[in-house]
Amino acid sequence: MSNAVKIEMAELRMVQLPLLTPFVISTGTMTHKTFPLLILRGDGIEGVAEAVMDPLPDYLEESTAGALDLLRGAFLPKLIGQSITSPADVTGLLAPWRGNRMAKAVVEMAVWDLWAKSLNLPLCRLLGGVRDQVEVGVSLGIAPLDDTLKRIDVAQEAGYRRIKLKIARGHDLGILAGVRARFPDIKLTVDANTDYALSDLSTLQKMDQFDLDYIEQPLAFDDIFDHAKVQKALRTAICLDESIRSAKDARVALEIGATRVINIKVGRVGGFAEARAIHDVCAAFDAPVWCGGMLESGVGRAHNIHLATMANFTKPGDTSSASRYFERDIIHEPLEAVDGLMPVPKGPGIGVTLDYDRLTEVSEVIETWQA
Ligand code: OSB
Ligand code: MG
Repeated sequence: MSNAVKIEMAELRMVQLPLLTPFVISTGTMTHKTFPLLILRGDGIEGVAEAVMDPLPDYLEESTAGALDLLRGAFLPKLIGQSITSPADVTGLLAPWRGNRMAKAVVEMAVWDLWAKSLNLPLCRLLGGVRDQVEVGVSLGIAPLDDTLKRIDVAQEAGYRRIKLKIARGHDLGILAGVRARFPDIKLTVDANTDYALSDLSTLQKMDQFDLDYIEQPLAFDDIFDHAKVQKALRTAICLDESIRSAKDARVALEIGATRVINIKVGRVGGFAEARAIHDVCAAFDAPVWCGGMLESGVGRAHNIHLATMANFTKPGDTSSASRYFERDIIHEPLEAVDGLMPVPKGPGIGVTLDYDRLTEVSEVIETWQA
């Protein structure tokens, strides 16, 4: 695997796709998925990736405006013209700059796709993946109980492997009681997206009665320490999402008992190298991981599916069928789960191809580079 691929061209776009259903979580409501899309070209092939930050910094600190600034002003000028022998080269190129893991991830992920295509291998093969389909569940936004029950019915009918409910203070125990009354046996989890504080410990403890597989990110986005206090007071496992940006974060969180499960999002942690390092740390602690999502288009969705083929992704992920999110995606291939199993797209790289007719309708070119 000692070939090199030269980054000859780059195209940075902003895409805006309407969501079929507004997505409501504790921090706000999303009606559109708006994201930077990076296309790299070299040796007649194309590598693509999408970035996962929101327009405003309401999930983590990064914003699309900040990311575009860095990509245009620093990251891409450094990348263009480079001959890449492995995606690890990119990690080195971006190492001088702190944080901004989502902006770094889009570059690293596009290079992985390009590199895998240059070797004519599916990305999952290069990651050491062990399966050709991945177990998936659904993440359901905050909604009244009757709507939530209907959505669970639809998901159950489709065969999804677990239901994750978004919760918030005041929209928690009542919803859980109503859902458990109708669905006593389904695999159920909740995601608070940071809405609780240590002073809410008694509410969190009451969730023990609902036989949840885990409670995702109850406390602040930048907290690890206090999650350990919550974990010690609960029978239910804590799962960290926002708090885990790196393998070091994962190691610290597992060492102090702040979490028993980790949600890995390759776009949150800086790319596949860090995602793999987190996966390996968790395996060493016997902690399972699962692949989260950020309502990605088919491009990010395909990256996520390849990631989830790795051995320690033993809990169902959030990478459900693209048709649940969008009327028309920006790729040609349908990414549809069958009976809760999402097939890994075949073909080199991430295994999906951009639908430029659609892309033209829903995006604008921000800047292009030529070596
Ligand atoms: O916390 O996992 C999260 C979506 C946007 C921001 C944060 C989160 C989510 C999801 C959606 O849960 C998962 C998906 O269906 O892609
Ligand atoms: Mg989450």
